[in-house]
Amino acid sequence: MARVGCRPSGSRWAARSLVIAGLCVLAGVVVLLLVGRARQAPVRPYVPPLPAGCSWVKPPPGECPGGDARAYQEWVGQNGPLTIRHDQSGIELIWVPGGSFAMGSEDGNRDEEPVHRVRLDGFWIGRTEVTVKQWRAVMDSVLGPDNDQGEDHPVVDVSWEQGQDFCQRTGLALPTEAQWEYAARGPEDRTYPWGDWWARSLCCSAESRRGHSRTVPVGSFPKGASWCGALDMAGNVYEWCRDWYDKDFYESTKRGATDPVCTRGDSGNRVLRGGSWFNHADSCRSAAREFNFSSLQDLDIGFRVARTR
Ligand SMILES: [Ca+2]
Repeated sequence: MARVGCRPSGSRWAARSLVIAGLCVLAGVVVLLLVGRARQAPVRPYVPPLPAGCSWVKPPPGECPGGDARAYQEWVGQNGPLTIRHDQSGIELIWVPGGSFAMGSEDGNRDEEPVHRVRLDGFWIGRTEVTVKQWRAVMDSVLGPDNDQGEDHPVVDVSWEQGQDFCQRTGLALPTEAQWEYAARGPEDRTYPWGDWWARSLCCSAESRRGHSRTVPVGSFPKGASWCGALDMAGNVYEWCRDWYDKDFYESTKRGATDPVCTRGDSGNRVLRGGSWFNHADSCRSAAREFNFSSLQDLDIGFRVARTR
């Protein structure tokens, strides 16, 4: 015997189905509107605060999108980077907005793997390597006979310890390995500071020395600037980073990390980045890792500085 009343009649079914279909359509429209608004939402302006002991090179306009890496990259292409000058040393530092990128490479050496997602807070980094003039302004004397090319060349023959000494005297710091790579590669994970292709004309390497057998004045390749405006990240001199070198460090951060820094190391080696005038294209890749004893001084090793807020 049929149980009359347990199921709605045909007309009630149809009405209920129409209501459900209408609600689905309405929900879809709302979602599309929200996604559209999110895409069109303007990036909020943000100008980072001026660190103590520094001055603006040019006061920034209030509409600078300094809190959004992709918007800032586009803004830098049109306006140049937000730049401050460290009063004691004369070093210019540029702004690097916080964000995330894929650190490491599957196309390089084993110590560049695994590729992993790294998130960083915003920070300032030297626009160029530290020069002989800037070194002299803080340390009085220059190092060794290899710093004879000119005041605007990168200072060389600097050990990691001597770079640290410079930083402690100035209130600055060596960039972490992650900060260095992020400043070179940016949110697009570029292979080289300028893009994903090798260009011998955009940095001072063994392939593009144009007759030079040593360094060139910093900033000689403005078209080789990175996404945030950093110069000479590829080539000229290798640059010390704050981290100890550990070939397996990326294994410990493979699930992702925020502001990672390697604080352990039994080998006595510190990280070097960027390649030099002595190196070829592969060593100038922004993900390439190099290392050496922290006491080593060499005529293709210098450094650049960084500063958190
Ligand atoms: Ca360099």
